[in-house]
Amino acid sequence: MALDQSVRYADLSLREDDLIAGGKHILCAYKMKPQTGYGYLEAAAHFAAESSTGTNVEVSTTDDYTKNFDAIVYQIDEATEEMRIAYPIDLFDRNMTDGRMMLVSFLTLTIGNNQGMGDIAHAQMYDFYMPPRAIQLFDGPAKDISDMWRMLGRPVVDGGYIAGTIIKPKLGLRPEPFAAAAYQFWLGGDFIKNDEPQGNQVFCPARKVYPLVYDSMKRAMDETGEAKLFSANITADDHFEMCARADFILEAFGPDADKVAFLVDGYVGGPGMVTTARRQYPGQYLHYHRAGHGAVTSPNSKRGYTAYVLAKMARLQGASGIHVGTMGYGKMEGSKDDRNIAYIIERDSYTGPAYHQEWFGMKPTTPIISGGMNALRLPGFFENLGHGNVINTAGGGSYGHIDSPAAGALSLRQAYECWKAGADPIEWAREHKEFARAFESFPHDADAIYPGWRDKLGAAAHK
Ligand code: CAP
Ligand code: MG
Repeated sequence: MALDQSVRYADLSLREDDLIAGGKHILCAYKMKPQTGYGYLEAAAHFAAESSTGTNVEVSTTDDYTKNFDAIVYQIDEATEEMRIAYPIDLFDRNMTDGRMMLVSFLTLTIGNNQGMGDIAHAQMYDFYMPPRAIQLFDGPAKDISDMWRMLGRPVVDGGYIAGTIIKPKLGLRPEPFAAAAYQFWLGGDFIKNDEPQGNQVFCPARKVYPLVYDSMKRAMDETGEAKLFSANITADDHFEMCARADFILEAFGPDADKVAFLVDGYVGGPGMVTTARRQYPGQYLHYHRAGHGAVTSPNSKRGYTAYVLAKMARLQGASGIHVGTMGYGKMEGSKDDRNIAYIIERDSYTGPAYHQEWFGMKPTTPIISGGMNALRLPGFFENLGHGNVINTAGGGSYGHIDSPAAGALSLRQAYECWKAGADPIEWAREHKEFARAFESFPHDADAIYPGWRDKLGAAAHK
């Protein structure tokens, strides 16, 4: 029988309001199920011990002072598998260099050993609360969507929808066709990102492709008279490799380096990689791609943390933008209620599934909408979210448009304008060619979202 540590690591008399008013604790809400044969409070207390000052047995070396840093279970409800833990803020590691907090310490304690303990069947964090002092001690974003709106010549408040794409196919293009694909989209769209695995493959060396992409950007800017943006993937295991990529890209884009965001595959790369990019290149918009997150955030996962928690952590780390999913409107897992993943990162004050969070002016992180999106799916998406102040990257939705990538880009923008005007999409399609041709380009979606569209649209959808 395991040691019952609930005397030390649980205190159900603690009130959450007092803990928040005290400002000295980070609070975490979990869904936790103990292994069969273990009491709920006993398992929760062991969970808290392992996540702070304890282990599975009493140790001779402990002293009373260590108790100041105990994580304390303050709320449980076995019926709903609810477990809430208060972590003293001083439990967490601080930078020697500048005293700041670091996300890796938050992860290694609150979602570390506790993920694999014999007495815990599973546990997943679904919300956390950062007290004001912690908000002061995380970097937060250096750049945000207002910097992009400024470059695009838009209002820096409510500057609206940024029409983007991902160079597809995901891999295999050599530099010339890669740059040509970029040029073709930029003739109609605002923003292009590397796909998350694109970097310095042997068939498309970074040293060759980025100068060509910059040439495409310049020609598209000349042709359209509009600024264009590129999000370049600098993901790498090695800090110096990442910085070498970043430095080369900034040099390659020269006088237009301000139009380059840096893309990092933040989930697989981890907090070190995100903070390296954030702190070494504070002048660049930091684009957090979350490929792989589904391993822990999928709705059928009972471990790790949710997509809501991932996005909230990314803002603390300083992501300028993070993929938040398509809320049931795209190809990835998700539902309409995933709106809260956008709201927690873009607002200064928001109440999530367990906690209310104030951000005290920390810059917002842009919701990036990507994954199976196209012009037909966007009006419903905006209606659900309630606004269009997002970056949308539609790969298939642009390069799958039957007329051209530029037409695909225009169809995305027209979809946003349609929603903003509160117009009926079929009516709107009559007056907006590229949007109408999206119906022909994605007929399965058209049938599903706009039944009877072919008759209603008539000739408008034809070439
Ligand atoms: C989308 C995408 C994005 C995923 C990421 C892809 O391409 O480039 O990486 O959307 O998912 O590789 O699938 P398409 P999320 O537009 O062609 O689907 O944004 O949910 O993290
Ligand atoms: Mg991708």
